[in-house]
Amino acid sequence: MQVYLDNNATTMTDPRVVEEMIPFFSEMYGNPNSLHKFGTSTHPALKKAINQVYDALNASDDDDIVFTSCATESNNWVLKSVVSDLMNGSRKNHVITTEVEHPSILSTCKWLEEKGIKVSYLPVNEQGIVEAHTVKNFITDKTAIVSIMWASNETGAIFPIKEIGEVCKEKDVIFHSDAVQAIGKIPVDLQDVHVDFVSMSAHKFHGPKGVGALYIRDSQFLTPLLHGGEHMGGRRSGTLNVPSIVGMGKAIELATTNIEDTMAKIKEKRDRLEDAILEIDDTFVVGDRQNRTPNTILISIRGVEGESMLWDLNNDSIGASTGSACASEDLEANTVMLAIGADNELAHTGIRLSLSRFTTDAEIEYTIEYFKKAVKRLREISSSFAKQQPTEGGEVQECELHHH
Ligand code: 7TS
Repeated sequence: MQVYLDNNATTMTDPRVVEEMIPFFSEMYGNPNSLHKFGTSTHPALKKAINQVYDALNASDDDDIVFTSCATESNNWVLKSVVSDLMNGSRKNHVITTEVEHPSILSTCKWLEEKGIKVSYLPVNEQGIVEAHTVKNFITDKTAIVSIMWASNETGAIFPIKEIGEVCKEKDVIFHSDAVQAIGKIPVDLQDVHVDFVSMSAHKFHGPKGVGALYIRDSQFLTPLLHGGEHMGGRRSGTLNVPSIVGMGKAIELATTNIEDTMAKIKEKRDRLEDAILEIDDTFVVGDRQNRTPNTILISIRGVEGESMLWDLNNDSIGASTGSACASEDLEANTVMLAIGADNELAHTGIRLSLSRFTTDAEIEYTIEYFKKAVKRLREISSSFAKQQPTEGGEVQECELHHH
Protein backbone atom coordinates (compact mmCIF):
# COMPACT_ATOMS: atom_id res chain seq x y z
CA MET A 1 0.00 0.00 0.00
CA GLN A 2 1.10 3.57 -0.63
CA VAL A 3 -0.30 6.32 1.57
CA TYR A 4 -0.03 9.97 0.67
CA LEU A 5 -0.39 12.16 3.76
CA ASP A 6 1.25 15.33 2.51
CA ASN A 7 -1.78 17.06 1.06
CA ASN A 8 -0.80 20.42 2.55
CA ALA A 9 2.25 20.35 0.24
CA THR A 10 0.21 19.42 -2.81
CA THR A 11 -2.70 17.22 -3.82
CA MET A 12 -3.53 14.70 -6.50
CA THR A 13 -5.27 16.39 -9.41
CA ASP A 14 -8.85 15.13 -9.40
CA PRO A 15 -9.38 12.97 -12.55
CA ARG A 16 -12.53 15.02 -13.31
CA VAL A 17 -10.34 18.13 -13.39
CA VAL A 18 -7.84 16.52 -15.76
CA GLU A 19 -10.68 15.45 -18.05
CA GLU A 20 -12.01 19.00 -18.17
CA MET A 21 -8.55 20.37 -19.07
CA ILE A 22 -7.55 18.00 -21.89
CA PRO A 23 -9.52 19.57 -24.78
CA PHE A 24 -7.75 22.86 -24.13
CA PHE A 25 -4.40 21.29 -24.94
CA SER A 26 -5.42 19.37 -28.04
CA GLU A 27 -8.44 21.01 -29.67
CA MET A 28 -9.17 24.45 -28.29
CA TYR A 29 -5.59 25.59 -28.07
CA GLY A 30 -6.13 29.08 -29.51
CA ASN A 31 -4.99 32.23 -27.75
CA PRO A 32 -8.06 33.78 -26.10
CA ASN A 33 -6.87 37.21 -27.20
CA SER A 34 -6.92 36.24 -30.90
CA LEU A 35 -9.86 37.42 -32.94
CA HIS A 36 -10.43 34.18 -34.89
CA LYS A 37 -12.55 31.35 -33.64
CA PHE A 38 -9.57 29.28 -32.52
CA GLY A 39 -9.18 31.96 -29.90
CA THR A 40 -12.77 32.94 -29.25
CA SER A 41 -13.90 29.30 -28.88
CA THR A 42 -12.11 29.28 -25.50
CA HIS A 43 -14.15 32.18 -24.14
CA PRO A 44 -17.17 30.24 -22.78
CA ALA A 45 -14.89 27.88 -20.83
CA LEU A 46 -12.87 30.77 -19.41
CA LYS A 47 -16.05 32.57 -18.38
CA LYS A 48 -17.30 29.39 -16.72
CA ALA A 49 -14.03 28.95 -14.80
CA ILE A 50 -14.11 32.54 -13.60
CA ASN A 51 -17.68 32.09 -12.41
CA GLN A 52 -16.75 28.87 -10.64
CA VAL A 53 -14.12 30.74 -8.63
CA TYR A 54 -16.49 33.64 -7.85
CA ASP A 55 -19.22 31.24 -6.73
CA ALA A 56 -16.91 29.10 -4.62
CA LEU A 57 -15.71 32.14 -2.65
CA ASN A 58 -18.99 34.08 -2.78
CA ALA A 59 -17.18 37.04 -4.37
CA SER A 60 -19.29 39.91 -5.73
CA ASP A 61 -19.41 41.24 -9.29
CA ASP A 62 -17.58 44.36 -8.13
CA ASP A 63 -14.60 42.28 -7.06
CA ASP A 64 -11.84 41.09 -9.35
CA ILE A 65 -10.19 37.68 -9.48
CA VAL A 66 -6.91 37.59 -11.41
CA PHE A 67 -5.32 34.27 -12.33
CA THR A 68 -1.63 34.02 -11.45
CA SER A 69 0.89 31.17 -11.63
CA CYS A 70 0.62 30.26 -7.95
CA ALA A 71 0.03 31.67 -4.48
CA THR A 72 3.71 32.60 -4.21
CA GLU A 73 3.15 35.01 -7.09
CA SER A 74 -0.08 36.36 -5.59
CA ASN A 75 1.66 36.92 -2.23
CA ASN A 76 4.68 38.63 -3.83
CA TRP A 77 2.43 40.82 -5.92
CA VAL A 78 0.41 42.20 -3.04
CA LEU A 79 3.36 42.81 -0.73
CA LYS A 80 5.62 44.36 -3.36
CA SER A 81 2.88 46.86 -4.17
CA VAL A 82 3.85 48.62 -0.92
CA VAL A 83 7.14 49.62 -2.59
CA SER A 84 5.45 50.79 -5.80
CA ASP A 85 2.92 52.77 -3.75
CA LEU A 86 5.79 54.50 -1.94
CA MET A 87 7.31 55.35 -5.31
CA ASN A 88 3.93 56.79 -6.27
CA GLY A 89 3.93 59.11 -3.26
CA SER A 90 2.32 57.05 -0.50
CA ARG A 91 3.81 57.70 2.95
CA LYS A 92 2.88 54.29 4.32
CA ASN A 93 5.99 52.24 4.98
CA HIS A 94 4.93 49.68 7.57
CA VAL A 95 3.75 46.09 7.07
CA ILE A 96 2.24 43.78 9.69
CA THR A 97 2.46 40.01 9.31
CA THR A 98 3.06 36.97 11.53
CA GLU A 99 6.09 34.87 12.38
CA VAL A 100 4.45 31.75 10.98
CA GLU A 101 3.61 32.75 7.41
CA HIS A 102 4.75 30.72 4.43
CA PRO A 103 8.22 31.67 3.06
CA SER A 104 6.52 33.37 0.08
CA ILE A 105 5.37 36.01 2.58
CA LEU A 106 8.34 35.98 4.97
CA SER A 107 11.02 36.15 2.26
CA THR A 108 9.15 38.92 0.49
CA CYS A 109 8.95 40.82 3.79
CA LYS A 110 12.73 40.43 4.21
CA TRP A 111 13.12 41.94 0.74
CA LEU A 112 10.78 44.79 1.74
CA GLU A 113 12.96 45.43 4.80
CA GLU A 114 15.99 45.77 2.50
CA LYS A 115 14.01 48.42 0.63
CA GLY A 116 13.48 50.36 3.87
CA ILE A 117 10.02 49.11 4.81
CA LYS A 118 9.41 48.40 8.49
CA VAL A 119 7.89 44.97 9.07
CA SER A 120 6.25 43.78 12.32
CA TYR A 121 6.29 39.97 12.61
CA LEU A 122 3.62 39.16 15.19
CA PRO A 123 4.22 36.11 17.38
CA VAL A 124 1.49 33.49 17.64
CA ASN A 125 -0.06 32.33 20.91
CA GLU A 126 -0.07 28.74 22.19
CA GLN A 127 -2.91 27.89 19.83
CA GLY A 128 -0.73 28.97 16.93
CA ILE A 129 -2.78 32.05 16.03
CA VAL A 130 -2.62 35.83 16.37
CA GLU A 131 -5.62 37.54 17.90
CA ALA A 132 -7.33 40.56 16.38
CA HIS A 133 -6.61 42.85 19.35
CA THR A 134 -2.88 42.15 18.96
CA VAL A 135 -3.08 43.21 15.32
CA LYS A 136 -4.96 46.35 16.37
CA ASN A 137 -2.20 47.32 18.81
CA PHE A 138 0.42 47.23 16.06
CA ILE A 139 -1.45 49.34 13.48
CA THR A 140 -0.16 52.90 13.11
CA ASP A 141 -0.96 55.64 10.61
CA LYS A 142 2.08 54.41 8.64
CA THR A 143 0.71 50.86 8.24
CA ALA A 144 0.23 50.10 4.55
CA ILE A 145 -0.96 46.51 4.82
CA VAL A 146 -1.70 43.67 7.21
CA SER A 147 -0.95 40.23 5.75
CA ILE A 148 -2.08 37.25 7.82
CA MET A 149 -2.72 33.68 6.72
CA TRP A 150 -6.25 32.24 6.88
CA ALA A 151 -5.02 28.86 8.12
CA SER A 152 -1.57 27.51 8.85
CA ASN A 153 0.02 25.00 6.49
CA GLU A 154 1.97 23.49 9.37
CA THR A 155 -0.43 23.28 12.31
CA GLY A 156 -3.75 23.73 10.51
CA ALA A 157 -4.64 26.47 13.05
CA ILE A 158 -7.41 28.72 11.73
CA PHE A 159 -6.80 32.44 12.28
CA PRO A 160 -9.62 34.82 13.36
CA ILE A 161 -9.79 36.37 9.90
CA LYS A 162 -13.25 37.88 10.33
CA GLU A 163 -12.20 39.77 13.49
CA ILE A 164 -8.86 40.84 11.99
CA GLY A 165 -10.75 42.06 8.90
CA GLU A 166 -12.99 44.19 11.11
CA VAL A 167 -10.00 45.73 12.88
CA CYS A 168 -8.37 46.57 9.53
CA LYS A 169 -11.60 48.06 8.20
CA GLU A 170 -12.04 50.18 11.32
CA LYS A 171 -8.42 51.39 11.06
CA ASP A 172 -8.67 51.83 7.29
CA VAL A 173 -5.73 49.53 6.57
CA ILE A 174 -5.49 47.15 3.60
CA PHE A 175 -5.89 43.51 4.66
CA HIS A 176 -4.42 40.60 2.72
CA SER A 177 -4.84 36.95 3.61
CA ASP A 178 -2.98 33.95 2.25
CA ALA A 179 -5.90 31.50 2.05
CA VAL A 180 -3.94 28.67 0.42
CA GLN A 181 -4.63 26.27 3.29
CA ALA A 182 -8.21 27.38 3.88
CA ILE A 183 -9.85 27.19 0.48
CA GLY A 184 -11.30 23.72 -0.06
CA LYS A 185 -10.66 22.77 3.57
CA ILE A 186 -13.01 25.14 5.42
CA PRO A 187 -15.75 27.48 4.14
CA VAL A 188 -14.38 30.79 2.81
CA ASP A 189 -17.09 33.40 2.27
CA LEU A 190 -15.77 36.73 1.01
CA GLN A 191 -19.08 38.50 1.64
CA ASP A 192 -18.87 37.56 5.29
CA VAL A 193 -15.27 38.60 5.85
CA HIS A 194 -13.77 42.00 5.08
CA VAL A 195 -10.53 41.21 3.30
CA ASP A 196 -9.06 43.24 0.42
CA PHE A 197 -6.77 40.63 -1.16
CA VAL A 198 -6.81 36.84 -0.97
CA SER A 199 -4.15 34.48 -2.39
CA MET A 200 -4.81 30.92 -3.50
CA SER A 201 -3.17 28.02 -5.37
CA ALA A 202 -5.16 25.42 -7.34
CA HIS A 203 -2.88 22.46 -6.61
CA LYS A 204 -3.76 22.63 -2.91
CA PHE A 205 -7.39 21.68 -3.66
CA HIS A 206 -6.94 18.94 -6.27
CA GLY A 207 -6.42 21.31 -9.16
CA PRO A 208 -3.38 21.51 -11.44
CA LYS A 209 -0.02 22.98 -10.46
CA GLY A 210 1.14 26.26 -11.98
CA VAL A 211 -2.07 28.20 -11.52
CA GLY A 212 -3.39 30.30 -8.67
CA ALA A 213 -5.29 33.52 -8.23
CA LEU A 214 -5.51 36.79 -6.40
CA TYR A 215 -8.89 38.06 -5.27
CA ILE A 216 -9.14 41.88 -5.26
CA ARG A 217 -12.04 43.45 -3.34
CA ASP A 218 -13.94 46.15 -5.23
CA SER A 219 -11.46 45.79 -8.11
CA GLN A 220 -9.17 48.30 -6.39
CA PHE A 221 -5.98 49.42 -8.08
CA LEU A 222 -2.86 47.31 -7.68
CA THR A 223 0.36 48.01 -9.61
CA PRO A 224 0.86 45.05 -11.99
CA LEU A 225 3.73 42.67 -11.27
CA LEU A 226 3.93 41.58 -14.92
CA HIS A 227 3.73 44.23 -17.64
CA GLY A 228 3.19 43.27 -21.24
CA GLY A 229 0.28 42.60 -23.57
CA GLU A 230 -2.38 43.97 -21.23
CA HIS A 231 -3.94 40.59 -20.48
CA MET A 232 -6.53 40.36 -17.68
CA GLY A 233 -7.40 44.01 -18.03
CA GLY A 234 -3.73 44.99 -17.81
CA ARG A 235 -3.43 43.57 -14.31
CA ARG A 236 -1.30 40.58 -15.26
CA SER A 237 0.16 40.23 -18.71
CA GLY A 238 1.07 36.93 -20.32
CA THR A 239 -1.03 34.65 -22.55
CA LEU A 240 -3.77 33.09 -20.47
CA ASN A 241 -3.05 29.56 -19.27
CA VAL A 242 -6.41 28.29 -20.51
CA PRO A 243 -6.17 24.58 -19.57
CA SER A 244 -5.03 25.43 -16.04
CA ILE A 245 -7.63 28.13 -15.51
CA VAL A 246 -10.34 25.71 -16.66
CA GLY A 247 -8.88 23.10 -14.29
CA MET A 248 -8.78 25.54 -11.39
CA GLY A 249 -12.44 26.44 -11.95
CA LYS A 250 -13.50 22.80 -11.91
CA ALA A 251 -11.29 22.01 -8.92
CA ILE A 252 -12.58 24.84 -6.74
CA GLU A 253 -16.16 23.90 -7.59
CA LEU A 254 -15.56 20.27 -6.61
CA ALA A 255 -13.67 21.27 -3.44
CA THR A 256 -16.29 23.68 -2.14
CA THR A 257 -19.55 21.94 -3.07
CA ASN A 258 -20.91 20.20 0.07
CA ILE A 259 -17.76 21.24 1.90
CA GLU A 260 -19.33 20.64 5.33
CA ASP A 261 -19.95 16.95 4.49
CA THR A 262 -16.48 16.49 3.05
CA MET A 263 -14.94 18.21 6.08
CA ALA A 264 -16.82 15.95 8.48
CA LYS A 265 -15.65 12.82 6.65
CA ILE A 266 -12.02 13.92 6.56
CA LYS A 267 -12.14 15.03 10.20
CA GLU A 268 -13.45 11.64 11.29
CA LYS A 269 -10.46 9.92 9.68
CA ARG A 270 -8.04 12.55 10.98
CA ASP A 271 -9.37 12.19 14.53
CA ARG A 272 -9.11 8.39 14.36
CA LEU A 273 -5.47 8.71 13.31
CA GLU A 274 -4.78 11.38 15.93
CA ASP A 275 -6.36 9.35 18.74
CA ALA A 276 -4.32 6.30 17.79
CA ILE A 277 -1.06 8.27 17.69
CA LEU A 278 -1.82 9.90 21.04
CA GLU A 279 -1.98 6.41 22.56
CA ILE A 280 1.81 6.39 22.20
CA ASP A 281 3.54 7.76 25.31
CA ASP A 282 4.99 11.27 25.15
CA THR A 283 3.34 12.42 21.97
CA PHE A 284 1.85 15.86 21.57
CA VAL A 285 -0.49 17.32 18.97
CA VAL A 286 -0.28 21.03 18.35
CA GLY A 287 -3.43 23.12 18.68
CA ASP A 288 -7.01 22.23 19.53
CA ARG A 289 -9.03 20.07 17.18
CA GLN A 290 -11.97 22.39 16.70
CA ASN A 291 -10.01 25.40 15.54
CA ARG A 292 -7.95 23.46 13.04
CA THR A 293 -8.35 22.57 9.38
CA PRO A 294 -9.96 19.11 9.44
CA ASN A 295 -7.20 17.39 7.49
CA THR A 296 -4.09 18.41 9.43
CA ILE A 297 -2.10 17.02 12.39
CA LEU A 298 1.26 18.33 13.59
CA ILE A 299 2.61 15.81 16.06
CA SER A 300 5.72 15.80 18.10
CA ILE A 301 7.10 12.57 19.48
CA ARG A 302 9.54 13.01 22.32
CA GLY A 303 12.88 11.37 21.46
CA VAL A 304 12.19 10.90 17.74
CA GLU A 305 13.72 13.28 15.20
CA GLY A 306 11.19 14.41 12.63
CA GLU A 307 13.52 13.57 9.74
CA SER A 308 14.21 10.04 11.00
CA MET A 309 10.49 9.45 11.35
CA LEU A 310 9.91 10.79 7.87
CA TRP A 311 12.40 8.34 6.38
CA ASP A 312 11.08 5.39 8.33
CA LEU A 313 7.56 6.18 7.15
CA ASN A 314 8.87 6.66 3.63
CA ASN A 315 10.39 3.15 3.72
CA ASP A 316 6.90 1.87 4.42
CA SER A 317 5.51 4.00 1.54
CA ILE A 318 3.87 6.63 3.72
CA GLY A 319 4.46 10.18 2.53
CA ALA A 320 4.50 12.71 5.39
CA SER A 321 6.36 15.92 6.09
CA THR A 322 8.27 17.60 8.87
CA GLY A 323 6.37 20.79 8.18
CA SER A 324 6.71 23.01 5.19
CA ALA A 325 8.24 21.15 2.24
CA CYS A 326 9.86 24.42 1.34
CA ALA A 327 11.89 24.22 4.54
CA SER A 328 12.22 20.48 5.06
CA GLU A 329 15.47 19.97 3.20
CA ASP A 330 17.49 21.46 6.01
CA LEU A 331 17.53 19.82 9.40
CA GLU A 332 16.50 22.90 11.31
CA ALA A 333 13.96 22.98 14.09
CA ASN A 334 10.37 23.53 13.03
CA THR A 335 10.06 27.31 13.25
CA VAL A 336 6.31 27.21 13.76
CA MET A 337 6.72 24.89 16.73
CA LEU A 338 9.36 27.21 18.18
CA ALA A 339 6.99 30.13 17.67
CA ILE A 340 4.28 28.24 19.55
CA GLY A 341 6.64 27.74 22.45
CA ALA A 342 8.14 24.28 21.98
CA ASP A 343 11.70 23.81 23.22
CA ASN A 344 14.42 23.18 20.66
CA GLU A 345 14.36 19.43 21.18
CA LEU A 346 10.62 19.11 20.69
CA ALA A 347 10.75 21.39 17.67
CA HIS A 348 13.01 18.84 15.98
CA THR A 349 10.38 16.15 16.37
CA GLY A 350 7.54 17.66 14.36
CA ILE A 351 5.77 15.41 11.87
CA ARG A 352 2.93 16.75 9.77
CA LEU A 353 0.25 14.42 8.44
CA SER A 354 -2.25 16.00 6.06
CA LEU A 355 -5.19 14.05 4.65
CA SER A 356 -7.43 14.70 1.66
CA ARG A 357 -10.88 13.68 0.50
CA PHE A 358 -9.14 10.76 -1.28
CA THR A 359 -7.67 9.33 1.96
CA THR A 360 -9.31 5.98 2.78
CA ASP A 361 -10.01 4.19 6.07
CA ALA A 362 -7.68 1.38 5.01
CA GLU A 363 -4.88 3.94 4.54
CA ILE A 364 -5.50 5.30 8.03
CA GLU A 365 -5.31 1.83 9.59
CA TYR A 366 -2.12 1.07 7.66
CA THR A 367 -0.58 4.37 8.80
CA ILE A 368 -1.46 3.75 12.45
CA GLU A 369 0.25 0.35 12.33
CA TYR A 370 3.45 1.58 10.65
CA PHE A 371 3.59 4.84 12.58
CA LYS A 372 3.62 2.93 15.87
CA LYS A 373 6.29 0.54 14.58
CA ALA A 374 8.49 3.42 13.45
CA VAL A 375 8.24 5.22 16.81
CA LYS A 376 9.10 2.01 18.67
CA ARG A 377 12.11 1.31 16.46
CA LEU A 378 13.44 4.86 16.55
CA ARG A 379 13.01 5.19 20.30
CA GLU A 380 14.94 1.97 20.82
CA ILE A 381 17.93 3.46 19.04
CA SER A 382 17.51 6.99 20.39
CA SER A 383 20.02 7.77 23.12
CA SER A 384 18.42 11.11 23.98
CA PHE A 385 15.08 9.44 24.65
CA ALA A 386 16.67 6.67 26.73
CA LYS A 387 18.32 9.28 28.98
CA GLN A 388 14.96 10.82 29.78
CA GLN A 389 13.31 7.57 30.82
CA PRO A 390 11.36 6.97 32.94
CA THR A 391 9.06 9.93 32.31
CA GLU A 392 6.66 11.25 34.88
CA GLY A 393 3.59 9.18 34.28
CA GLY A 394 4.11 8.96 30.54
CA GLU A 395 0.38 9.36 30.21
CA VAL A 396 -1.49 9.95 26.97
CA GLN A 397 -1.51 13.64 26.26
CA GLU A 398 -3.11 16.08 23.92
CA CYS A 399 -1.99 19.53 24.80
CA GLU A 400 -0.76 22.76 23.46
CA LEU A 401 2.94 23.25 23.74
CA HIS A 402 4.00 25.65 26.42
CA HIS A 403 7.04 27.83 26.81
CA HIS A 404 9.83 25.95 28.51
N1 7TS B 1 1.02 29.85 1.28
C1 7TS B 1 0.81 28.78 2.08
C2 7TS B 1 0.07 28.97 3.36
C3 7TS B 1 1.29 27.52 1.69
O1 7TS B 1 1.04 26.48 2.49
C4 7TS B 1 1.99 27.39 0.48
C5 7TS B 1 2.60 26.08 0.09
C6 7TS B 1 2.16 28.52 -0.33
C7 7TS B 1 1.67 29.74 0.12
C8 7TS B 1 2.84 28.49 -1.64
O2 7TS B 1 2.05 27.87 -2.60
P1 7TS B 1 2.62 27.74 -4.09
O3 7TS B 1 1.55 27.04 -4.84
O4 7TS B 1 2.91 29.09 -4.59
O5 7TS B 1 3.87 26.93 -3.98
N2 7TS B 1 2.91 25.27 1.20
C9 7TS B 1 3.65 24.13 1.23
C10 7TS B 1 3.73 23.30 2.36
O6 7TS B 1 3.16 23.47 3.42
N3 7TS B 1 4.50 22.27 2.06
O7 7TS B 1 4.93 22.43 0.81
C11 7TS B 1 4.40 23.56 0.28
